[in-house]
Amino acid sequence: MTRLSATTIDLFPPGIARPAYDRGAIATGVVHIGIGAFHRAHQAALFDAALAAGDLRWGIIGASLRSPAVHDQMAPQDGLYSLVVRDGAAEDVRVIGAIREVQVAPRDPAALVAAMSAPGVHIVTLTVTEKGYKLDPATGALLAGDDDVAADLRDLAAPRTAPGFIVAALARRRAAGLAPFTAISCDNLPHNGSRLQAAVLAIAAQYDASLADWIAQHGAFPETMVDRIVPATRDEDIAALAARTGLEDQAMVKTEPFSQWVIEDRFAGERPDFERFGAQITRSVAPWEEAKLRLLNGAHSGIAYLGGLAGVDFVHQFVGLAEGRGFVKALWDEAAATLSPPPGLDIPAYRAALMARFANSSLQHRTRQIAMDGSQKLPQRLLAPIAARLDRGLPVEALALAVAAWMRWQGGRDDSGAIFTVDDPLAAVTAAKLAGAASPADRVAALLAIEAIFPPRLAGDAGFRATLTRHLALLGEAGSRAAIASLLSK
Ligand code: CS2
Repeated sequence: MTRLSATTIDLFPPGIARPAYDRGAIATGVVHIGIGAFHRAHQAALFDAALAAGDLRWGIIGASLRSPAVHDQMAPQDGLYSLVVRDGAAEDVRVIGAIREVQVAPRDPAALVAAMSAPGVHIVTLTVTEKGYKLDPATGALLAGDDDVAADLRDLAAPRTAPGFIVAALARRRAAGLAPFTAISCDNLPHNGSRLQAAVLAIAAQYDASLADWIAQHGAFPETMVDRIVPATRDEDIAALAARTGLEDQAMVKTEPFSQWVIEDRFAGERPDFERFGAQITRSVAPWEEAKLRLLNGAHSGIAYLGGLAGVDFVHQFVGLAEGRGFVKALWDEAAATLSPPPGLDIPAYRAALMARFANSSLQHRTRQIAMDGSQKLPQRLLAPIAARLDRGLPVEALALAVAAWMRWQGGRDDSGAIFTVDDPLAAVTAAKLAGAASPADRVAALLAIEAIFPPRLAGDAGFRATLTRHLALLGEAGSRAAIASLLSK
């Protein structure tokens, strides 16, 4: 079948929107690191809207830090891809033209540094997932023992990590007399901008204290809250789009109508008119971020482990079960009490909208996808609200059930006995801790001892430990659905 590209795009049926601007006339103003589906469905759509409105500064060079897969999907399509927005039976398709080039950083790291050092580049966005920041999830300290970090601390001629690339490019810009770019983290980390800045400064200081000072003074690392559910594209999605359009698009992404981007008002230089294209610029992102991480992502992680153990494949199926919905509401009741919502965020309305988003059956969002990298996600999603409640003497039954389900998940066996691979950068650590720990109490104690995940405040809390042990025991004896039913019956 014919592939989508600059020369074939006119074969798309007329109902599908496509770039109305002259792609040959756009400049590269953005370099994006970590060009997965989320970037293509979220930030790239905003920059595309800026281009469509006539501000031609915001073309994107995207880079993968690891695999050539996205390059291989996009290069034959001249960077074009379809953004497929699904809402129940309704589907809207728009072709995005903002991405001008895709690089594979390990193949040519110097090319990425050069792209980031170009005078016209004002913004570097990142979606490298939680683990890509190379920070200890519990403390936020740079993982100096990580091989890639160690390499970047020795030599930045060919950087390997996202913060390493930023340091190399900022050093080059400073030497050339250019202003720094604004580095915008778009990952679900608490205080993502400060964390990125800390990693960058730690690496820069290793080379040149005056470089670190210059970055601290002139650079900008705004905090952000990003939100859009973007499930991994599957072969059947590509086939369904091809059946509708007559062209094959290997780089398509599917998503929901909802999209939110809250950015702290802190920029080092030029930026698009973000507000005009739907982003919120604010002085304080933290309350937005906390609400999103604890309500949306916290529920997601609970759904991932409890659903995954029960053999529920998709998020919409989980919230389609009476006990699934009941669990999500119970978790939200606990988490919501720990929030200080910003003006403009109505928590009951937010919760109702979230439930409707989770119930969107056309997204086919897999519990397995969300279960990935739990060690990096638990602290901000579940452990922070747990600590806040324990500090106030409040119960944590539902939140702890989600953590206990994560603990059971580390055993690599679901409620039916089926075996799966735990996909997590700390999988070897959790497996080693669990080896030889037989009883629920021993397993809880073994996992609570992982300092990179559990802060001392939680690891040393006897009541929390007892609650986890009770939940883990019931999960093992009766399974995930029965454990939820027991929680809801109380
Ligand atoms: C999900 C998020 O996979 C996950 O961990 O919880 O990717 C979630 O879909 C997004 O944060 C929604 O904005």
